[in-house]
Amino acid sequence: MSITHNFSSVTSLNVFFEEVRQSVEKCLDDLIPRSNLAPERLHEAIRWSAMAGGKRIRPALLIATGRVFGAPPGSMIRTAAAVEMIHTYSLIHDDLPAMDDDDLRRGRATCHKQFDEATAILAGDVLQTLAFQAIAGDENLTPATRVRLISILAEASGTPAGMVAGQQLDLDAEGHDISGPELEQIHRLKTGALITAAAKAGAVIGGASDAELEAIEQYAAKLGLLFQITDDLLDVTQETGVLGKTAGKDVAAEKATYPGRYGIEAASSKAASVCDDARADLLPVDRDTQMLTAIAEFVLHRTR
Ligand code: GRG
Repeated sequence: MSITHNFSSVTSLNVFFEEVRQSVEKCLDDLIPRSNLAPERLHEAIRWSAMAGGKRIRPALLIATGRVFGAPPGSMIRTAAAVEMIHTYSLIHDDLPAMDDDDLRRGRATCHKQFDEATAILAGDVLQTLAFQAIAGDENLTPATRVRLISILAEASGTPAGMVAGQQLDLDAEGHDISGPELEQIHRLKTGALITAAAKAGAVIGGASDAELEAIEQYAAKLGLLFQITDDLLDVTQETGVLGKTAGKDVAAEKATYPGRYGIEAASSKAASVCDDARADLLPVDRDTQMLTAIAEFVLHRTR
């Protein structure tokens, strides 16, 4: 299914999310090798994690941002799927015994539990390379745009300014009393970098100006921080069954979190003010940014 209509005719964010979900899952299904192709176990494991649901918020953000700048839907879908593949790889690796050692993800057994550790490591590895391959082979984009998108995604995924760097800092902080700025830096890298890359990629595909790109980056960095604060809050306030992953893990693992450091009330206030800041960052963009504002509100109030 392709997303064909304009935002202006979309009355509900949920309708938009559902459309993104369907088109991204169709694209993932096309890009990931079939499970009856050798090595079958590896392909089954990739599909187990990638096709397990998930909110698909990063693809939605990418497509919503691209729409702000008039990007045609067909030019965004592979990059949106690529971001989701990087995200899924990070979840598979994060759940491994050497990291968070989790049994439940997206409402089902984690990849290493369902298969085995080695297969889960390889499934994550392959999702990462498939992501870059998906963009490299996207004939709806010019070669220059493909290279730019690959570079944005690589920088956001790796180190020193990306997700893997954030993961390392997070692991290093376990059991330590870190400062507020250190906590924010972990969140900005571990969670914010990929979310920012998603929005930036949409803006680049839509041909945003440098000034617009700067504003979108500011907005998305706040959105990423907001996403992690609400994730921290949900970990202590929501049930495992609703989250589809083990609740209460952060406390058990002595993770550095906002509620852990400031308490639930102060963390909730911080989330609301970061959401306001994200909305304000959109003011210099002289386009219809309603959907991006709605996404920030959605992240603030999300329940899973
Ligand atoms: C192992 C390289 C590597 C990185 C790990 C993603 C991550 C970095 C760690 C997972 C733990 C965690 C709480 C990360 C923060 C990002 C986050 C909130 C991930 C969960 O994203 P959702 O809620 O998940 O979008 P779904 O399943 O809905 O896609």
